[in-house]
Amino acid sequence: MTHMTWGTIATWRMAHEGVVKASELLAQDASAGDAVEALINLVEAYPYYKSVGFGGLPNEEGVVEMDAAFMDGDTLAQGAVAGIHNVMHAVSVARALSAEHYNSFRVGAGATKFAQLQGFEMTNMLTPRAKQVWLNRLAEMRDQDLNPYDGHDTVGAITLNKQGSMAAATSTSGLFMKKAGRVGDSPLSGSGYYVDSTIGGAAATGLGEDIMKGCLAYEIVRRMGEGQTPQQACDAAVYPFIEKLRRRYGKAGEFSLIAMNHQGEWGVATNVEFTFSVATQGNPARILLANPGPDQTTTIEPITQDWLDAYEKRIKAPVPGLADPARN
Ligand code: SD4
Repeated sequence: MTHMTWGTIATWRMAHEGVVKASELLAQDASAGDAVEALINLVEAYPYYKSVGFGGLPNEEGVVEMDAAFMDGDTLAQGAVAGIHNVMHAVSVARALSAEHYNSFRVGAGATKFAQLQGFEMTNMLTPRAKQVWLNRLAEMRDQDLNPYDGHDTVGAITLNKQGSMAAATSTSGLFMKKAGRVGDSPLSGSGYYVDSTIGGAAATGLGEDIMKGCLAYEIVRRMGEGQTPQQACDAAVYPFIEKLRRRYGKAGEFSLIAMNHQGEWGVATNVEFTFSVATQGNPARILLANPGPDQTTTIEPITQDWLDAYEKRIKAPVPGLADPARN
């Protein structure tokens, strides 16, 4: 039977233009891999998103270190990079690595060298704006007792094409002010992402250290494989796990998961206000707002224009100390 439905879902409002782009590609018969890469490339290149790609915030030492992964849901091939430097599109490097049977997950200088040798676009990823935000945060941390890790947003995405093939990918500059060499969940199979075209896929955003403790992306896919809908699988994987972490570890960071199954049905779960964008055949890309609901469920509502306006203002707000404060 030919598979006719396509779909895509991705984390955060920042992914929306990418979801629109992926929708166009999927409607025209693109591969799931091409669509997910194009989706994430758009987020990576946009300088005002300060947690992914160009303009991403640096680590504690002022160096932008990025993590990314790509997975093909047909073959289960995976490629990933962690702590890669000076690469415009970390997810494209991860995708290239997914063609390798050996050496498909590379870190630090080795990952950067692979990208260079393969001719990927190399650039200084630290924009003047991101550098100033970093300098300001250093000063604030000196003056007040600030949590250095406030603020996070990884782009994670799932795509399903008309032939029923699926792909998943992530890209992030990780936690702001992370220690050099710190790696989150985003490039880790089963934690930050997982996809199997015969079942579905999932991806995560939030505090990687805690997402990893539950292998949450794999857990959601496993549950969908047992027959749960994406929403049931997200709720059942995420909310009891948050309680478990609180009970056993003493606390749980903020995180959010998205999922789509091989029929284009989707779901999300989160312990914090969370925006995402989703499109399926016949349902154009739209931004939705999720919140933890009653009894281990998720409430989902359309985004408001007020929310979008405030967001736009926030990401483009002048940065104190920057010579041209409105500069990206
Ligand atoms: C990490 N999961 O490195 C990433 C950060 C993130 O939304 O997603 N923020 O832990």
